[in-house]
Amino acid sequence: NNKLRYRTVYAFAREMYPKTVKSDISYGTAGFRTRATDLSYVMYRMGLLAVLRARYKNAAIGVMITASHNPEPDNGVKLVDPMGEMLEQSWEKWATKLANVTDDKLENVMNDIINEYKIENMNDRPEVLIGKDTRPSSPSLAKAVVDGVLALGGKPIDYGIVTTPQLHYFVVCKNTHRAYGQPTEEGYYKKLTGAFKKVRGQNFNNGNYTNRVLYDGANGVGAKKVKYLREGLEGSLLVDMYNDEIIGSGKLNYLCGADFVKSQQKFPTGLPQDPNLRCCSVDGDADRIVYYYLDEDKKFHLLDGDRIATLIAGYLKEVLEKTSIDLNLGLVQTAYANGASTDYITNELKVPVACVSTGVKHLHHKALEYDIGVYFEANGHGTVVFKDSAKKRLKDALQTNNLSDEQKEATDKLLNIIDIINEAVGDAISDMLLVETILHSRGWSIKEWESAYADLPNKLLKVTVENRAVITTTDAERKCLTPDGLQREIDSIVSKYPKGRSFVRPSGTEDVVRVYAEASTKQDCDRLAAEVARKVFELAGGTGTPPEIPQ
Ligand code: G16
Repeated sequence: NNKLRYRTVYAFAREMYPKTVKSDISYGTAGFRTRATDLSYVMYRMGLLAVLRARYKNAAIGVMITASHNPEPDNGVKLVDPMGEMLEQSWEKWATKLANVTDDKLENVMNDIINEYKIENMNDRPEVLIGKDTRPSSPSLAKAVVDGVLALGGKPIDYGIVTTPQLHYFVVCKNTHRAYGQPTEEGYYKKLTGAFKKVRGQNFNNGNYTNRVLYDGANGVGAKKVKYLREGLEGSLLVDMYNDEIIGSGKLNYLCGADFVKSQQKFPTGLPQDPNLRCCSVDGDADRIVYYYLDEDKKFHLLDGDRIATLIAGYLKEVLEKTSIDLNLGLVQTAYANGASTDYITNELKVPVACVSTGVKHLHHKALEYDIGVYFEANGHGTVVFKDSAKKRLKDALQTNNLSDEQKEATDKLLNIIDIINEAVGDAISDMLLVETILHSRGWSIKEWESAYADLPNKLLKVTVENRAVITTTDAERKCLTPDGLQREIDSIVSKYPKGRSFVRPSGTEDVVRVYAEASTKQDCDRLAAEVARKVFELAGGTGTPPEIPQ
């Protein structure tokens, strides 16, 4: 019987979803990402893999179809593990193998996986939760995933258009048998807004904080979803929506959204340019958020993931101290974190800080080592995770009658704050509610938030090279190993600039090499970035026009 069923799996693969692309693709920072037209067979195969993973873990698995910050013609797919984490790294290589094998060898790789993991429950019918963003290519790619899941006898549950973090949340809800919340969109909004309103109380404004935020939805799913969120907020937070043209407008992430604002360090299109308004932008699948404002002189001020992380860590530390419960708090960053933020965390907040490679999977994993782990990439991707034991201690403490009023209030507040947070993965909507909660509680305007420390001028550049895999890195991507001599050149360039720091790494989501630089002045920083980019171009097989070095 099984044999018969498998035969249809592979016949279907050959007939309906043949491998049309010769070049290999690899499971990168956030799954597979490339032109949408090249992805049908990859999707079908990921449907198959999701069923194997679900059978192996005896749990529901998620599949998200999105290319997030990439341009609209791209698409992608990432698998979500049972507790909302990104697919375990040891399976990434299987995902890559399965995606690249020719149609006639597909069966062999499937059998290799079944044997490697001794998957015996091949008749089980596990659930595979599927979500997609607003790209015009997403529906047909989602169908390919569904077909893969069905072919192997899994049970696809299609959530339609949802944000990436919503899908992660649904997976966790399913696998905790709803202890984490209801696995529905309504359940998601209810949980977050319910906790938000509780902490906010009846006074929607406080001190210099006003409860209006301008929200750039990047013309994507993040815009679509905030409309529902607003209803749940019942006026406690006024979210003014901009850039909410969705499906097929061609404007997804175009001159707007978190990636544009962060990497271009520019005010997005479509928002009113009035001074001192608190604005935020999310990205194409709403798992990243950055804040910003224009001052009286129309100067742009960015409050990125580092700022959000420090705001959260500083606040949680204070509330935690008030509870008198001894839990450790740590913060996780990547090499992109601004040096000034790391100094502030270490010297002012006195919170331990760790640095890991790019990619939420690395940050999330590291953050789980702390009782309370705050993690953020500078690009605005992050959240807070709490150990179960930490949550239990907070809950247990509330049950005892030994707490002072202040301790009780702080413990209760912390427990409510946990419910505002989507611990499954970085979530723009949940992060926005958390930032707004903290600013409200402190009575801060966006300027007061910014005054904690001064960012070092920094710059991100992209260099196109023939094969970005020639660049390999070590030390949480802060040093490169190959091509030979590149790191030596970078060190010597950096040494010319006060407070200079720069590193290069191949992107895991786009076909480019990324160059990051920071220095004490903007002029130095721009020059440093350009000099390093030029070296990458020279030593790593650059294509197109060589980067220009400003005079
Ligand atoms: C994804 C990852 C992020 C990463 C970003 C850029 O974000 O989830 O962790 O920072 O790509 O990665 P890279 O520099 O390797 O291209 P998103 O929002 O596009 O899913």
